[in-house]
Amino acid sequence: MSEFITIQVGQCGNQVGSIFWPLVLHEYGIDSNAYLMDTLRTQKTHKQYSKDLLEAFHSFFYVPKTADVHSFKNISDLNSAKVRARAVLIDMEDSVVSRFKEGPLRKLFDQTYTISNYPGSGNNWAMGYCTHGMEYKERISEAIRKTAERCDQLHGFLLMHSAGGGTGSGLGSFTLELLKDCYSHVSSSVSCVYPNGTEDVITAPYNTLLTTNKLIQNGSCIFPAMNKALLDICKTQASKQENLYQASYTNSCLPFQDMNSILVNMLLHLTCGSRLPGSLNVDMSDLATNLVPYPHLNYIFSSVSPVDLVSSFISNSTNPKLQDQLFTNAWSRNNQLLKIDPFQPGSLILSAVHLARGNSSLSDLQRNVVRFQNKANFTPWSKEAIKLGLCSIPPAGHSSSVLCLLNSSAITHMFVNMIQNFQKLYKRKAHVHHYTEITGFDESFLMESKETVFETYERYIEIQNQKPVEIPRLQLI
Ligand SMILES: Nc1nc2c(ncn2[C@@H]2O[C@H](COP(=O)(O)OP(=O)(O)OP(=O)(O)O)[C@@H](O)[C@H]2O)c(=O)[nH]1
Ligand SMILES: [Mg+2]
Repeated sequence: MSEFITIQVGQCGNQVGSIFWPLVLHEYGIDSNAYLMDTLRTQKTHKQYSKDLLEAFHSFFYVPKTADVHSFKNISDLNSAKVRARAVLIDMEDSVVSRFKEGPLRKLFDQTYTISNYPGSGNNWAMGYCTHGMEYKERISEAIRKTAERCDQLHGFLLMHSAGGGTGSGLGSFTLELLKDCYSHVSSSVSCVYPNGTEDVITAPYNTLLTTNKLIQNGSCIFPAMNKALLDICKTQASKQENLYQASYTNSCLPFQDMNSILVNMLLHLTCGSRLPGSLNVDMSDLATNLVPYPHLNYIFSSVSPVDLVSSFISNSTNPKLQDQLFTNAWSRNNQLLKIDPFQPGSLILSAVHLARGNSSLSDLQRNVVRFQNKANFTPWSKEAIKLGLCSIPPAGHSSSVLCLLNSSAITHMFVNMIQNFQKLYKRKAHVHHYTEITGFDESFLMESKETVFETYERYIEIQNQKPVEIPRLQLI
């Protein structure tokens, strides 16, 4: 049984978490959140699978040995059995994490593993990494250690945070470094939300660059999502469904709840191979081995089809044409969590994973791998080696879905933009004093971060420019 520890850092990380946990429970047939259940109102739950599913309950939850998972039907059953989410919640302001102290799920979260403060890190990576990192090192290590001690087979950490603010970016980077130091044998996957470009945080270019440096250096696999991409997906879905929420998409306030549910849909799919039964299992810990061909080339494109919880796509069919459409949609630029096309001209696919859930069969996967091989450009080594997974339990509300994970050299566009945004601010040294006045922060961190991101960019370009080696045929004399 694979077990995971989820670590939510900062406002964004915890808000994503507040969607993640009700949906995880929903997958196990246990409903808890009125907003989500309203969103899923037209959808069937998984009651019919709940017996198989509950076997996998341990992946995300600690269940005392005396409890019987098969008896879990609702939140009160979990509370009476003293079930706890394998989660550590961190934020340097307490308004978001305190929501986990209220509501129906409150007893799932052990308060000793919730670390908060006031008033936050002021959108300053240095404050999160240096000040709060030093101050909270012991408490964070302790919370992770105690959560890890409750695991029989700890397979991985799943970190959720944003790159644009101060706590998620700085303290999130710090926590990832802690994990690398103390649990080097355990994989660390990171779901990191990148800002839009039209920023709500002026110092985001610094925070983003400093965070990316640490994620490249210390993460096993990084699954970046851009808020612009999440927002565009929400808008498209809303326009298809004449959704009531559409009105709120037109004002300047981002609909985080809907955007986060797109992200969580991807995370549930990402972890399904580790949690749920299937004929071709892809464990989270297999992902880095398959997706990261060289050290530090660990930024992965992700896309899911159907893209959200209330998609109008009819996936309740084993019809090969509808199955193929699922794959086509998963490769579409519109379903990507980054505003970058991983197949754009000139780019190469270094590695690919396709994970199907539900009704898809092995032949659906094999047929679509051939289509994928004809569609994309690959490195000389990656075309034949495409990792496949089949999980028999579909996501809530659909009977099939596909997750496509790609390591594509098109990620260089993200790195170039990041460096350009940084240069715009840094050439006038705007806002730099907020960082340099923090004890432990040195201005050279900014230059080091730029170098790491640039080196990663160069490494991809080098791979892109490699010519296939022609090996002459042996000639018999
Ligand atoms: N998708 C998404 N993005 C968010 C959410 N909350 C904040 N953001 C984005 O995250 C960035 C700001 O980071 P936050 O997570 O709010 O900051 P923090 O980690 O709490 O750090 P400080 O508040 O500076 O201490 C901005 O780009 C926001 O647009 C959320 O719930 N979902
Ligand atoms: Mg905050």
